[in-house]
Amino acid sequence: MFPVKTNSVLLLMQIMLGLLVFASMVLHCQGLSRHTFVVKETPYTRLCSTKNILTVNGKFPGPTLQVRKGETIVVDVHNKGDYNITIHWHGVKQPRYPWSDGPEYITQCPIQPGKKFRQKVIFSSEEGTLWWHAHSDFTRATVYGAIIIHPKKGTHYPFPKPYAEFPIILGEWWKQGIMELYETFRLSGGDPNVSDAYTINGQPGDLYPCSKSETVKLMVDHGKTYLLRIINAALQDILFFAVAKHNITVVGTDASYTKPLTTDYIAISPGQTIDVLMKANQPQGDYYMAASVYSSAAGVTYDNTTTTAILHYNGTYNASSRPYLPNLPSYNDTNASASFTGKLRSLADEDHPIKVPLNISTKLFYAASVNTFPCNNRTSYCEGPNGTRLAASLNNISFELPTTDILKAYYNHIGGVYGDQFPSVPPLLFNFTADYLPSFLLTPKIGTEVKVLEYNSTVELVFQGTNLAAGTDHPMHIHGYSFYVVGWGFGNFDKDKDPLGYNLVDPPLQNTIAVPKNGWATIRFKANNPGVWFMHCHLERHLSWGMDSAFIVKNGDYPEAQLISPPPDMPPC
Ligand SMILES: *[C@@H]1O[C@H](CO)[C@@H](O)[C@H](O)[C@H]1NC(C)=O
Ligand SMILES: *[C@@H]1O[C@H](CO)[C@@H](O)[C@H](O)[C@H]1NC(C)=O
Ligand SMILES: *[C@@H]1O[C@H](CO)[C@@H](O)[C@H](O)[C@H]1NC(C)=O
Ligand SMILES: *[C@@H]1O[C@H](CO)[C@@H](O)[C@H](O)[C@H]1NC(C)=O
Ligand SMILES: *[C@@H]1O[C@H](CO)[C@@H](O)[C@H](O)[C@H]1NC(C)=O
Ligand SMILES: *[C@@H]1O[C@H](CO)[C@@H](O)[C@H](O)[C@H]1NC(C)=O
Ligand SMILES: *[C@@H]1O[C@H](CO)[C@@H](O)[C@H](O)[C@H]1NC(C)=O
Ligand SMILES: *[C@@H]1O[C@H](CO)[C@@H](O)[C@H](O)[C@H]1NC(C)=O
Ligand SMILES: *[C@@H]1O[C@H](CO)[C@@H](O)[C@H](O)[C@H]1NC(C)=O
Ligand SMILES: *[C@@H]1O[C@H](CO)[C@@H](O)[C@H](O)[C@H]1NC(C)=O
Ligand SMILES: *[C@@H]1O[C@H](CO)[C@@H](O)[C@H](O)[C@H]1NC(C)=O
Ligand SMILES: *[C@@H]1O[C@H](CO)[C@@H](O)[C@H](O)[C@H]1NC(C)=O
Ligand SMILES: [Cu+2]
Repeated sequence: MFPVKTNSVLLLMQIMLGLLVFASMVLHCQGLSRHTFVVKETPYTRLCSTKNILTVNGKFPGPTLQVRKGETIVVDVHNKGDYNITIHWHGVKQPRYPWSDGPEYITQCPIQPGKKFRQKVIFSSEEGTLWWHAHSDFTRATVYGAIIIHPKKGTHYPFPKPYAEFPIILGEWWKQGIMELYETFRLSGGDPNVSDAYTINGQPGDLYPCSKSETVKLMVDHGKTYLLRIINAALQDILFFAVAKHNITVVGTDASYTKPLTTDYIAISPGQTIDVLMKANQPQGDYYMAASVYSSAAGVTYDNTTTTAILHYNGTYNASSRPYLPNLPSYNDTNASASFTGKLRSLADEDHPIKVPLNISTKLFYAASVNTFPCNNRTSYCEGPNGTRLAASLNNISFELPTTDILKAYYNHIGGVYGDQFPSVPPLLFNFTADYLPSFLLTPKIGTEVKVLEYNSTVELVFQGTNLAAGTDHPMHIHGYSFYVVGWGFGNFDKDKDPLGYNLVDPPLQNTIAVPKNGWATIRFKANNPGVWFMHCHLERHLSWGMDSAFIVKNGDYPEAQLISPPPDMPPC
C-alpha cells in the first residue's frame, strides 16, 4: 500500500508540475515576462523601534520592475497579509484594459487575505520612470516600488547615455502601525498624525536616531554622469529634493521626456516621478542628497525633518568630517514649488512629437476643496476645526466609495452603484481664493458621481484650488491617461485672459499635476482609452476625505476602440 500511495502522490505532483509548466509556457509563448508579488507582513526596524509592515516579497521598498517600452507583463499578486489590498501601476495607461488598474472599488474589489489576482500590466507610450503602489486605505505607505521603462531595442535615450542609474524613492515612515494610523484618522475626523521621518529608498538617513549605519550611499566616479530616477512615494507630502553643491538636469517626468532643465533643487508631488542627470564634477568627498517637506496649508502641523542619502566619490582622499547639506527651499515656499513645476516642458522634438488637442469638445471646470461636516455632538470624534469633521470635494461632491466596483457595474449594467451626473462646473461660482469665505460653503454633498466622456472626445479640464477650510496644493492624478499641462496660475482662473497664455507648443505630459495653493492648472487630453478611470488628489488624506471622482470613457465604434473583456479571476466583493 505504501508504495502505491507514494506513487499517487508522485503522480499528483507530476500533474501539478505539468500544469505549472503549461501555465508558464502559455505565458511564455505570448512572450510575456512573469512576476510574483507576495504581499505579507514583515518586521522592519527604523528610528530605534521594530514593527510589522506590509511588504511585497518581504522587501521595503518593494521589487523594481524593469520593462521595455510597449511590453506587457503579468504579475501574480498573492495576498498573504491580514488586510484587503490592491496593487496599482501608477502612470501605466493599460489601454482598453482597466481590469488590472487596481484602485479598490473603482476597477476591482480588493484581493482579500489568502486570495490572489493575476494582473496584466500593459505598457504603451510610456518611457522613463513610473512606480507601483497599493491602492487601498493607507496601505501604500509601505507597499510600493519602482517601474523602469527602458527604450525599445535599437532606440536610445534622447541624452548621452549615463554611466549608471539609481532609483531614488522618497517615502514616509511612521513609528505607529499604518492600520492604526488609518483607523485613528478615520475615527477622529481631524488631520492624521504627521510622519516621524521621510525616507530615501526606505532609509531615513544620518539625521535621525538609530539610522546612521544604514544610510543609503551612492558610490560615484569623478567625471561620470548618473541618471537619478526620483519617485515621490510619500503618503501625504510634496517634497523638495536637492544634492549638495551639485546642479541636476531634469530630463523627464512621469515617463515622458522633457527639455533639459538645469536646477539646484526640484519639487516633486506624491505620484510624480522626475528623472535627472547628475554630473559628479565636484571635489572628491561626501555630499548629502536630501529631501524635506513643502507644506502650504496655514496652521497645519507637518513633519519638519530631513531625510538624507550620501553621494560618495570613489577613491582615496581625505573626506571632510561631515558631508555638506544642500540648501532646500523653506517648508512654506509656494513660489519655489510652483515655479519649478511650471518650468517643465515636453522635449517635443522630431522623435518625440506632441499631440496637444487643439479643438476642445468637452470643457470641464473642477473646484478642489477641503471641507468640513458639522458634528451633531461634540465628541472626541470631531477633531476637525471648530469641532467639525474634515472632508474634501470636487465640485462640492465628497466622493464616497461604493461597495461593488464601478467598472463591474458599468460593464454588466448593474444599477444603483454610481451616478453618471458629475457636474462639469461647480454648483456655485464664488471667489474661490478669497481670504474669508462664508461658512455655509464649507459643507459638501456626499455622492458617487462619475463623468461620462464620449470616445475620442477632446477634453480640457481646469482644476481650481479653493481657500475653503484650508487652501493648499492638490496633486491631481488621473488613471489610464497622461495629460498635457497647458497652463497654471495663482488666484481665480480667468476664462477670458488665462487661455491666451496657454502653452500649446511644448507643454509637459504628466499623470500628476500639483494644482498650486489657491491657484489653478489646466490640462488637456484626448479620451481615447475606454474604461473606468479613477481621478483623485494624491495626498492620501484628501483622497480619503473624498477629493475623488472617475471618468467613464465610452467605447468607440471599432473593435480596437473597445474594452477588452475581463479576466476570469477578478476578485469578488
Ligand atoms: C499619534 O502618534 C503618537 C505617537 O506615535 C501616538 O501616541 C498617538 O496615539 C497618535 N495619535 C493619533 C491620533 O493617531
Ligand atoms: C569605485 O571603486 C571601486 C573599487 O576601486 C570599483 O570597483 C568601482 O567600479 C568604482 N565605481 C563605483 C561607482 O563604485
Ligand atoms: C549651478 O548652476 C548655476 C546657474 O546656472 C551656476 O551659477 C552654478 O555655478 C552651478 N553650480 C554648480 C556646482 O555647477
Ligand atoms: C520641528 O518640530 C518640532 C516639534 O514640533 C520642534 O521641536 C523642532 O524645533 C522643529 N525643528 C525644526 C528644525 O524646525
Ligand atoms: C590626508 O591627510 C593627512 C594628514 O593631514 C596627510 O598626511 C595625507 O597625505 C592626506 N592624504 C591625502 C590622500 O590627501
Ligand atoms: C514662511 O514661514 C516663516 C516662519 O516660519 C515666515 O517668516 C515666512 O513669512 C513664511 N513665508 C511665506 C511665503 O509664507
Ligand atoms: C520664484 O522662484 C524662482 C526659482 O525657481 C526664482 O527664480 C524667483 O525669483 C522666485 N520669485 C519670487 C517672487 O520669489
Ligand atoms: C451622537 O451621540 C450619540 C450618543 O452618544 C451617538 O449615538 C451618535 O452616533 C452621535 N452622532 C454623531 C454624529 O457623532
Ligand atoms: C478674491 O479674493 C482675493 C483675496 O482676498 C482678492 O485679492 C481678490 O480681489 C478677490 N477677487 C474678486 C474677483 O473679488
Ligand atoms: C471656525 O470658526 C470661525 C469662527 O466662527 C470661522 O471664522 C472659521 O471659518 C471656522 N473654520 C472652519 C474651518 O470651520
Ligand atoms: C479617433 O481619432 C483618431 C484620430 O485622432 C481616428 O483615427 C480614429 O478613427 C478615431 N476613432 C474613432 C472610433 O472615432
Ligand atoms: C474586504 O473586502 C471585502 C470585499 O469587498 C469587504 O466585504 C470587507 O468589508 C473588506 N474588509 C475590510 C476590513 O475592509
Ligand atoms: Cu489634495
